[in-house]
Amino acid sequence: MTKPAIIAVGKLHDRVIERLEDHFEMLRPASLDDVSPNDASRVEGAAVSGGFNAAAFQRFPNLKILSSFGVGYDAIDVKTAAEKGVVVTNTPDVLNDEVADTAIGLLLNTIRELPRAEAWLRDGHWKPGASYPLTRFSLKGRHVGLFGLGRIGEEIAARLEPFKVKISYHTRHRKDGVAYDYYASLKALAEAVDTLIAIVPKTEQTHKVINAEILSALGKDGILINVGRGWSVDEDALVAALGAGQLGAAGLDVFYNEPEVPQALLSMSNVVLLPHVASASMPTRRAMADLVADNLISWFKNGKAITPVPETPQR
Ligand code: A2R
Repeated sequence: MTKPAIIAVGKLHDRVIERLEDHFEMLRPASLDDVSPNDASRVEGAAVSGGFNAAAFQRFPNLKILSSFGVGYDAIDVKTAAEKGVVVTNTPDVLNDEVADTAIGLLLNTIRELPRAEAWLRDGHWKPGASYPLTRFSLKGRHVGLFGLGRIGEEIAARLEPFKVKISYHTRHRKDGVAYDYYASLKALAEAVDTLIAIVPKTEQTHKVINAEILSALGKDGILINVGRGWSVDEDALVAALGAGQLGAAGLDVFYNEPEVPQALLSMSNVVLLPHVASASMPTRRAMADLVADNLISWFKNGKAITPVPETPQR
């Protein structure tokens, strides 16, 4: 029996290919332009890291399922996929713990300046009589607002509880069974809290919503942490607020136009900047790779994807 043809697109984890090779004929072109029309018409599935736009969907008339690496799937044109009846899957849940752990690490690093303190030590400043300056901020007694309380947001909140901080949240819909205070708007949340952790997806509604008004509501001792998408933050407003002392500090794992990081942020001492590493451990990336493969294997074997996104067909 001939094996279904799957196209591998983008810089995929080796494990994805390793797993899929046993079940499918794998096409691994350097670019989609390298795929002949004949090959393209044979392709029934895609394993994708990165984007897949409307034009890409048009190239593969018999594509039935696209398995995307990562929980955010904003770079996949799900509207076109839905119109063409293509199932799109992502990799939720398997990265919740890693991203939540990173969020807490980033929060502590930002508040207690741990990366700067280590750099100070490595630079040879720790001498008899010389101590790293006391940090301006402490996590103790803070009121933390979660912008987003989904799969990852809930794990971040659970990790915050032992720190004895007050926790509140804003989402579009109040969550049943959640004891944290709910705020119906981001503005109201920002006014109430002094620390904001953003973990929302990239959508039309979340574009630059963390703007000058929100940052000013957080206040001069306010802290912003972003582990969702850089898209949600107005970076010019953030630079201005940090520079003018209207916001205390920021910890960012994601940026508006990655891998570009605004020069102004690089030169600031009250920010901690990470290169989008929240889920980037070997075990977690391997689990994500397995889920990319398992979605395709399950769909072709049982006619059912494991983690289809809500916008496209569920099987
Ligand atoms: O709004 P709701 O009730 O659907 O709650 C979701 C919230 N959210 C928003 N909150 C306020 N305004 C919005 N426009 C808005 N859009 C979405 O974000 C929910 O609480 C949360 C998303 O949760 P999940 O879909 O479970 O995503 P997960 O796995 O926590 O990942 C979040 C994002 C990914 O999409 C990647 O972009 C990034 O983290 O790694």
